[in-house]
Amino acid sequence: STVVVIGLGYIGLPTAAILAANDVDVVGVDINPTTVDAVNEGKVPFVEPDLGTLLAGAVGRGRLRAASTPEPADAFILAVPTPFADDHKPDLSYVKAAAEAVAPLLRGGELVVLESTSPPGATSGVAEWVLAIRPDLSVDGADGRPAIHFAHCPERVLPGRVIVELVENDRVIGGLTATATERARDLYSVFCKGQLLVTDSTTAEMTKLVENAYRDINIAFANELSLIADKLQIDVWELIKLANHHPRVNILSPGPGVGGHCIAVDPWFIVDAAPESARLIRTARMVNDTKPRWVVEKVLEAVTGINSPTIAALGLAFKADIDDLRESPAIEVVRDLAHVANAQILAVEPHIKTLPASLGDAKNLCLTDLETALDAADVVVVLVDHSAFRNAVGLLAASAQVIDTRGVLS
Ligand code: SAJ
Repeated sequence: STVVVIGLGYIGLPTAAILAANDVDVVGVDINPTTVDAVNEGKVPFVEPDLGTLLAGAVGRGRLRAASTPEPADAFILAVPTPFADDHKPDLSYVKAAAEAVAPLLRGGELVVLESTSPPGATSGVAEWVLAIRPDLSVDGADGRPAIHFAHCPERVLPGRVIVELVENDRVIGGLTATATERARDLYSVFCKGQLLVTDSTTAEMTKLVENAYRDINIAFANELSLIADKLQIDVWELIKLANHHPRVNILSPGPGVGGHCIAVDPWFIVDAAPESARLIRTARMVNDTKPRWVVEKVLEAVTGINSPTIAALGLAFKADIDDLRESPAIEVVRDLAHVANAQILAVEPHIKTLPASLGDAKNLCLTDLETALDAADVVVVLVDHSAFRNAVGLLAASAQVIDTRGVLS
C-alpha cells in the first residue's frame, strides 16, 4: 500500500520513516523546499536520536521520498502544526490547507488520518473541508457515494525518544465511522507494538489534550510551590523530595516555566472548547506562563547594587539535553534580561552554535562556554538542567550567586 504523509516535522518525518522501514511506500510532503531536499538526501533537518539511520535506510531502499505536493495514495496522514492564534484560539489553517490539497486526489475508499493535536471536532472539520470540494464522496458510503474514511490518531511521543516511543507507546484511534477506525488501526499496526485503543474521534481528540493538560497542571502545582517556598525561605526541592516519600504523592519539578510545542498550547484548546468549565486548566496555564517573569524579577533583585552586572544564563532549550528552543521559557528570561541596560548577559547553550533570531540582536548578549561564563558572572541563573551543567555542579557551587530554577544544585 502507499501512504502520503503531509508535514515532515518532528512527528510527520519519523512517522513517514518508520512506515517506510516497514516496507510501506511513503511519500512525505512539505511546503519547505529545504526540508524536501534534505529528506531526499536521507538527511534529518533537526536533532532526534536514531531518526537519521532510519531515514537514510528508508530513502536508500527507495521506500521513502519527499515532494512538495501530495499525490494519490491509499492513505493520507496529516501531521501539520496546529498552533493557537493570539487570542489562544486554535489555528487550523494548516490542517484545512492539507485537507484541501488531498481532496482533489481522492478516488473513493482512501483513509485520511488527522495526526496533529487538535481541538474537539477537528476530525469532523477535516471531513467537511474535503466533502465541500468533493460532494461526489461521503464519510460512510451513503447514497451510493464512495466513502472516504476519516480518523484521528494523535501522536504522543516525547521529543528525544521519538523512535522508541513511536513503536512502544499505546495509541488512541477514533474514526468518524467504525470502518474508518478499523482502517486506521490496520495502518498503525504496521509499526506500533503498543496497544491500539479504539474510540470515537472526539474522545480521541480530547484524550490527547487531556494528557498534556494533566502534565501542565501538575507542573503548575510544582511552580506554584516554588513561589510559596521562596516566600517562606525554604528549599522547594527538599520540600518536594520529602513529600514524594508519601506512597501516593508524586509532585513534578518546578522550572523557569513550561516550554515546547505541546504542553503550553494544548490546554488552551480545552479552554476554548469549554471556557466556563475549564477553570483549573486555564489557571494552570497562567501560573506556568508567568513563571519566566518571576525568574527575571529574582535575577534583578540579585543584581541590585552591582554597577555593571554580568549575568550568566545557563541553558536556552525548552528542556534538558535537546537543541529545541521553541516556546522556551529560558529564551523568554534571557530576552527580558537583555533589556536591562547596563547588564552584560552571557548565555551558555552547549547544543547550539549561534544565538537564535528570537533573541534579537542585543549588543549586551552573547553566547559563550560554561567556564568563561561562570568565571565572569556576578549572578548565575540556571534555566535548563542539561547534563553538561549537572556534571559541573562543583564549578557552579563555587561560583557567584546562583539562582537555580531547575534544582541542579539540590
Ligand atoms: N517541565 C517542568 N517540570 C517537570 C516536567 C517538565 O518544568 O517536572 C517542563 C519542561 O522543562 C518543558 C515542559 O515542561 O519546558 C514540557 O516538557 P515535557 O518533557 O513534559 O513534555 P514535551 O513537551 O517534551 O512532550 C509532551 C509529552 N506529553 C506528556 O508527557 C503528557 C509527550 O508525550 C507528547 O507527545 C508531547 O508533549 C506532544 O507532542 O504533545
